[in-house]
Amino acid sequence: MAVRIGVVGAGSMGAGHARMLAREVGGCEVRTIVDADGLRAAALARSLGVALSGTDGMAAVRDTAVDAVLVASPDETHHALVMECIRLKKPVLCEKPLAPTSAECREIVEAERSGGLRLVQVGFMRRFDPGYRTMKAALTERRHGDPLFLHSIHRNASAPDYVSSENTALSGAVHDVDIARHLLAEEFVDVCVRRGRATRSAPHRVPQFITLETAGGVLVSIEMFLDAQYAYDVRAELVCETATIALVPPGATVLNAGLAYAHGLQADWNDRFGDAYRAQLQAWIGSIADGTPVGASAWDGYVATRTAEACLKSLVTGERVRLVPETVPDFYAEAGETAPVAA
Ligand code: ISE
Repeated sequence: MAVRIGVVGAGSMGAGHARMLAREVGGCEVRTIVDADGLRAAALARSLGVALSGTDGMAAVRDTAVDAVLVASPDETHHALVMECIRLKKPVLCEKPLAPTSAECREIVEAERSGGLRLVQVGFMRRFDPGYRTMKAALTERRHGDPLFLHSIHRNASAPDYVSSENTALSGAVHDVDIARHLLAEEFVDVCVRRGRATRSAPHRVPQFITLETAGGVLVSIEMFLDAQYAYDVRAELVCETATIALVPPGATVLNAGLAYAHGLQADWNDRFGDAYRAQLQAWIGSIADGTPVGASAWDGYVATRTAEACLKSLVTGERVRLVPETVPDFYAEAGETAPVAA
């Protein structure tokens, strides 16, 4: 029987997920779409042939005809919605961040653990991107020796005004933090954030350079540049003892014209990571059917938010911040094929 999904949030992320769930992902149907902006929810529902829409996220979670919930509403609503899903034993795929504070994430973790069921997946879609998966396989098999460095570049063409220097880590760098933990299967012990120079197009926020060190001594660099203008551009290069592996720009073709060899770039993450989002959703539906968790867990969401808080502290103080790694609870150790493996 198809899994009946309630989609909470009809902004760009929610709409993208709803479209894929309604048209491209097998084994599910979208039962309702809700958004604080009821007209936006209704228009999206109509365009996808979804009969129900509304404005109340909690009502969608509690709808007895909703089996599982996709949360893509504003960050500050995530905690309450996810907690209610856990109370009702409904699987939930929550967009990042799991919650804006590590205290809220911790509450989610504790609620899920005491309920005894793995219900929460966090939308760290890079774990499903083919390029990162190739890196993960190479690392797991130690094909090129041990990892030494991971360079991560995260550039957005532009960002909304409400994204500030202070929440750049929570709203964006959590992706880089999560994929680094996932690839390296190690925890961070230290973070340092340097402020770059503000640009003319966004004088109110600064690009940032984040460095992290893992318990095993791997160094991770993250360039966060939200106002790069030219495209959405995510790059990564993993440096191992005998080789490096880098992501290539996605796209099926290269254009040779006007004395240039041109590889297309994408305008935003929906285009760049379209395949990853699709794979993530399909894996989520599959995991609901067979009960095996996949993707990032509530624990991973907690660690990402906790690391973002440390980034903020370093940004504000200008100092290195030590992170004391916590042991992953056994409850979260077991996971599907895209989960971290022991080093
Ligand atoms: C944005 O906030 C997201 O949610 C996307 O997943 C991410 O790829 C993007 O860079 C962020 O700015």
